[in-house]
Amino acid sequence: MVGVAKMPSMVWLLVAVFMLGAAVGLAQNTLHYDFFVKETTYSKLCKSKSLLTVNDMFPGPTITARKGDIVIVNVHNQGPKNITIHWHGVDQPRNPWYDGPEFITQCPIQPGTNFTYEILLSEEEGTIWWHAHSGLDRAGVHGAFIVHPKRGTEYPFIKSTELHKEIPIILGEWWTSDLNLQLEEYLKTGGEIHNSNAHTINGEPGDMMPCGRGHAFKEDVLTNKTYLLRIINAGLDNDMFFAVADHLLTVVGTDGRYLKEFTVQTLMISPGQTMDVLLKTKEFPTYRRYYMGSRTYLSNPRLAFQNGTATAILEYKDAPRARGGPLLPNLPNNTDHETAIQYTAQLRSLASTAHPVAVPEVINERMVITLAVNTLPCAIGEMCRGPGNNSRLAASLNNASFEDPHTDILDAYYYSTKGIYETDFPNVPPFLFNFTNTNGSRRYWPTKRSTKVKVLEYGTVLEIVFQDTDILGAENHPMHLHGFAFYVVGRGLGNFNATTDPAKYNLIDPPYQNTVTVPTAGWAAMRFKAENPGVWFMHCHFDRHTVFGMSTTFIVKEGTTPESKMRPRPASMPKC
Ligand SMILES: *[C@@H]1O[C@H](CO)[C@@H](O)[C@H](O)[C@H]1NC(C)=O
Ligand SMILES: *[C@@H]1O[C@H](CO)[C@@H](O)[C@H](O)[C@H]1NC(C)=O
Ligand SMILES: *[C@@H]1O[C@H](CO)[C@@H](O)[C@H](O)[C@H]1NC(C)=O
Ligand SMILES: *[C@@H]1O[C@H](CO)[C@@H](O)[C@H](O)[C@H]1NC(C)=O
Ligand SMILES: *[C@@H]1O[C@H](CO)[C@@H](O)[C@H](O)[C@H]1NC(C)=O
Ligand SMILES: *[C@@H]1O[C@H](CO)[C@@H](O)[C@H](O)[C@H]1NC(C)=O
Ligand SMILES: *[C@@H]1O[C@H](CO)[C@@H](O)[C@H](O)[C@H]1NC(C)=O
Ligand SMILES: *[C@@H]1O[C@H](CO)[C@@H](O)[C@H](O)[C@H]1NC(C)=O
Ligand SMILES: *[C@@H]1O[C@H](CO)[C@@H](O)[C@H](O)[C@H]1NC(C)=O
Ligand SMILES: *[C@@H]1O[C@H](CO)[C@@H](O)[C@H](O)[C@H]1NC(C)=O
Ligand SMILES: [Cu+2]
Repeated sequence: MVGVAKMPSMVWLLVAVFMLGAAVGLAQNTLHYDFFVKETTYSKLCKSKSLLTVNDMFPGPTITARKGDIVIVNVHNQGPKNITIHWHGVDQPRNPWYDGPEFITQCPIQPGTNFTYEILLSEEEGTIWWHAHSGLDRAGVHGAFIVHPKRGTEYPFIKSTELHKEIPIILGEWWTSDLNLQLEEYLKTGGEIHNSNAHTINGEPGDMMPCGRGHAFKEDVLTNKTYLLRIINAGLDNDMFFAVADHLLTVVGTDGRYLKEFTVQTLMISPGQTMDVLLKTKEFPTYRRYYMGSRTYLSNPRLAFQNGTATAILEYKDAPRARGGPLLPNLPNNTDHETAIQYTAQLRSLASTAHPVAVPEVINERMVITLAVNTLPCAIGEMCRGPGNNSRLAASLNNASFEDPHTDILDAYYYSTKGIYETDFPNVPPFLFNFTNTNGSRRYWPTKRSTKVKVLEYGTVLEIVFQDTDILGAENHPMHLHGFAFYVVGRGLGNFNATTDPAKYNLIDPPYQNTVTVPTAGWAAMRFKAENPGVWFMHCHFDRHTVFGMSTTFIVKEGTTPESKMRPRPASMPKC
């Protein structure tokens, strides 16, 4: 046995360096969590039902880590159905194996089995989240993922000693019926997946909704303090407005990255996005209680929508003279496009020395991708419930409606299995037309199912312009990319003009996001460098649209250096 005294001096030096590293925050911590996915009974909106959740919590448990940590989550499926979990906003460098989307990077975790995800944090700092990535299970299976600055470093916007508390605010939705039945119905008939029965804040619809009174989420606050709200839109299908009565919101981050701060009364957040917001409490509050509120921002006024307002309560604990309330926030009208568009236009990266940007200027490949809600044909003798009752609802990217394969694309790629996917996802729309003005013409409705992927050489700098269409109605679409964050360099209304619009790009301090809100009847342009080898899903984060097929997958090839290769395939991957 080698005694301590005999330990070679080189090893001691390494130990010393490691301990020094730990002291200044260079050490990488490994954190462990256990997630038990199971059905739990809840009573909301005067009805009780069981819902798939994690650890009996709705929303689920918060993961807290520091920048650069490794988080290990052992997911035990104790529910009745197949599931997977995605770590939304984590780039997972070289590590597609643990990204999570069902049939893209893994086969599902079957009931009675478990799977341990290894989550590698790298650049992320701020608020991200986690959610199920199978069927519509995300409705109950989601939670916050908070990434603090490394030990010894600070937030750019406040000294941590001046920050009184951080409060996760998770915007969700509640269905009084079983959403899986709707999914089954859609798969059978192609009919619409209906709206939720209420919006929720931290799991509760709040005082304005039936049987909500007395159950609202409540946060006790003190006067004259600064709170950090970590707001996540975990809802399935709605852009949301959010405000706090008589308090301003100072936005300092989004999607696990910092922003130049700006102050608003109301923010707009799309499903998949996060917003970090400072809230300064009053020195002398008039009321003891103030409502936080959230309601739908409806980008297509012709759609049916959940028109209720979810509320939660801020209660001042140290203001003896404050009386009454709660006061309701003055939320914008549901169809207030102006507020939504102006809000999103204010998102700009910090672009400081400590938090620089690296906006790609030389582009290797360009794609223009149309977003559309479409129809698929109804076979003779079938009962269909899509438009006209004789079609199925579908959705597409560049007129390709994505169909999940029966075994995962990552394994098919890794083992060179043929017949699982095709590599001809188009770089441009197959037909040019006035995308945002089809005048209701039915000739644009039909699409076709396929499993088309886009293959990229390692290190390709890609620009994607997402172009909304008004086929079956123009609408905002929150487009989310796995494996990367990207710079949103431009947004605009109408049809993208490749000659004139790039001149208006922001290449100085564009926001760095993983989910971009493509404006209704408009476009958004984003850029990223494909330096993460693997298989990465891209989809609209309205879950209805994902189910309808508004998705595709990137395969980023490996480079020649060890740092540009995928990590080895874990032996524990679930089997199909
Ligand atoms: C399942 O969980 C057990 C511990 O509960 C663990 O030892 C095992 O490695 C896990 N299996 C997988 C595939 O993650
Ligand atoms: C509020 O905080 C500021 C700065 O910390 C301090 O100067 C001020 O006196 C405080 N106000 C009250 C009423 O305590
Ligand atoms: C909200 O929608 C419900 C059901 O569609 C309707 O009965 C109600 O009048 C609407 N409320 C408002 C304020 O528009
Ligand atoms: C909101 O809508 C109502 C009814 O349509 C209208 O009277 C009101 O002026 C609108 N408010 C704003 C701020 O646009
Ligand atoms: C489709 O069928 C349903 C149920 O029979 C009916 O309520 C609805 O009006 C029909 N819609 C159209 C567009 O025909
Ligand atoms: C597309 O439609 C819009 C709205 O009607 C119209 O203003 C525009 O000129 C059309 N563009 C083209 C290229 O036809
Ligand atoms: C739009 O459609 C209407 C009828 O559906 C038709 O009368 C009108 O001419 C169309 N307009 C254009 C610009 O195609
Ligand atoms: C989309 O694909 C369908 C099926 O192949 C075809 O009928 C339709 O014309 C295409 N539409 C457009 C706009 O490309
Ligand atoms: C782009 O804008 C230029 C200048 O206004 C115009 O000449 C051109 O026709 C536009 N291109 C398209 C495709 O609309
Ligand atoms: C669950 O996943 C397995 C493996 O992919 C599959 O064979 C099975 O049919 C799935 N079960 C259901 C109910 O989808
Ligand atoms: Cu969409």
